[in-house]
Amino acid sequence: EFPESGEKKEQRLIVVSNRLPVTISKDANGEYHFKMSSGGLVSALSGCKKTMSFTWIGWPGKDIPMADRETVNRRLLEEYNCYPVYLSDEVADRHYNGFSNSILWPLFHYHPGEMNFDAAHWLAYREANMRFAEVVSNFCQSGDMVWVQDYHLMLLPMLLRSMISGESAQGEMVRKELGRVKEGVDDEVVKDVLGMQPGVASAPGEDGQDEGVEMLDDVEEEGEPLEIKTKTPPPQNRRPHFPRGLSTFQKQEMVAKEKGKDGIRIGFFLHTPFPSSEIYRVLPVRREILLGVLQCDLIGFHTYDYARHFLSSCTRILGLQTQPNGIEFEGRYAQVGTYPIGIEPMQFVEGLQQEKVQNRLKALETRFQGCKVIIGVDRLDYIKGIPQKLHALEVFLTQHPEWIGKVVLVQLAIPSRQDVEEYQNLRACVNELVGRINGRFGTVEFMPIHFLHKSVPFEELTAMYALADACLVTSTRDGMNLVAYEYISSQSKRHGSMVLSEFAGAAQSLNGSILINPWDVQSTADAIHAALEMGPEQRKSNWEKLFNYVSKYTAEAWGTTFVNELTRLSGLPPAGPAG
Ligand code: GDG
Repeated sequence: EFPESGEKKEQRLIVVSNRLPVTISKDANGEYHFKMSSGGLVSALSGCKKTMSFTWIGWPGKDIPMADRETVNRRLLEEYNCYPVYLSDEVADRHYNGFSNSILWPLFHYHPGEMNFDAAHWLAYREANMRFAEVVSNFCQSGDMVWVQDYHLMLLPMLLRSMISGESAQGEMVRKELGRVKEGVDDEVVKDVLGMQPGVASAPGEDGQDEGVEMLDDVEEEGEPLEIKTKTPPPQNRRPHFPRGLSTFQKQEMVAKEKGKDGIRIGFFLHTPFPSSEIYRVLPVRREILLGVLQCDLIGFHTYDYARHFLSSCTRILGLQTQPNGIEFEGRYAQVGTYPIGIEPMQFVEGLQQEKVQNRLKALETRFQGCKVIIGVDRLDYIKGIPQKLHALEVFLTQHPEWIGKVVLVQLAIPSRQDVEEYQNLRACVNELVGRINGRFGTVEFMPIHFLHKSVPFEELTAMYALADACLVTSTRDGMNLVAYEYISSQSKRHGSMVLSEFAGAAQSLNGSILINPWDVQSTADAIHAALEMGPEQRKSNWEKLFNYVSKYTAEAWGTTFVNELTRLSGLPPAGPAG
């Protein structure tokens, strides 16, 4: 039984992301507690809530015992308008830490060396995406809009489309995947992850899965011998008889209409970069991931470059012809566009007025009197270029000893993905660097780096942003980077300098920043120097440009622009050369 989404307007919006924005914990008395969590996506979508109401579907972060689910589900829906997708701990771990964060994340950020491809992670990724598709397809009604977020759910558009229409558009992927299972993935792993016997595909409708997930019909239809035996023979003639000449899209809509699920629009937004096809093609399941999102009506990226890379990957890997604004696939037109995300700057402007924040700011100003402050706020992630930042600071202090004792770097490094080995290695490396630099330039009274490996409350973050004379973002790749936006929004008085990596999506929009190549340690050290020595007039004029942009391209503008575009689309190819 799925309740109404709480949406009063005619059209309902369902946002789907890997994690629900709520953290659930259970105390010693067995009582459940819920807490809103922080992060890029949470920040951006909270901005959209001002104008749109939506139900948010996602993984709640842990498996909840069956007996408690009813209570937990009810509270999530009533108090947060959220609906959970439960995953077993093993599937969740392989999907999140495994495929998403050890394969897609490094590859999309140009770190193929850190990519640990493992077929069992891929199976779990598909399994998790299927669980999501089941929940979302049950939830959906005719005319709904489903907005899928980010790289954890790139198969969801395809699986969802096939479930709501009963028409399978993924024969190729499944054929290949079953082939892969047969090719010798560890039998026990197959059994564990997919809950099926190795080499035996489960039959449609078995184990509660929607029949649309099963692609055996397609495999046969395309005339390839089916070597994998099903436990039970597939039901005959499940599909209606279609008039000749219909496109896959039209067939899908016909079946969906019978199910009361037609006209459902699916959008996808990628929060990370989409890499050049030369990097993307390293991915062993490169075809499947592209096919996964091509069943969308709208596919969005932060920058024009990411959109272009996606389209050229479709051409090079799938051999598809693309248009500058999209791609026709199986009779449906997937529009591809650029939707740069933003923040709600007023949260910071107003947050700064709070008495608690003002008091904290005064205390920090007293503490750092006579000393300039540089702020860094990053998840402790290898894409954020924290070692590069520390190296540049070291070079700067070496070349400008007059600044020793007169400038500090306050680096917040928010703990992140600590179960993944690369993140543990990074932590050790950063700890070592901080220790070395502090040991070298520090005195009993003074330490050049204040390193905090923890997350801090919003009030503390705002006070630190306001305190800092400069903000240093040195990401080696970053989809956008909202920290830069937040710093700018907190600088109406000081007009601090923004030093920003040209490899962050934000560099395309934040005109008025000092752009750096973080791999070029000397230039980054020079930029630190320039930022600290910049005169007040230049800082003011830079800040005005920056704040103007940040105020215009907000999270709310991002969300409404994307959703309005999705509302407008029919899924049909445009008239003219494309159609
Ligand atoms: C991904 C992409 C893209 C962080 N620590 C604390 C805290 N935060 C908040 C910040 C900011 C957010 O987390 C971080 O956002 P970023 O955009 O900088 O980075 P990712 O988390 O990597 O986000 C990124 C983003 O998605 C959106 O599309 O821009 O490129 O990688 O809002 O304020 N908030 C609080 N305490 C902390 O300790 N309160």
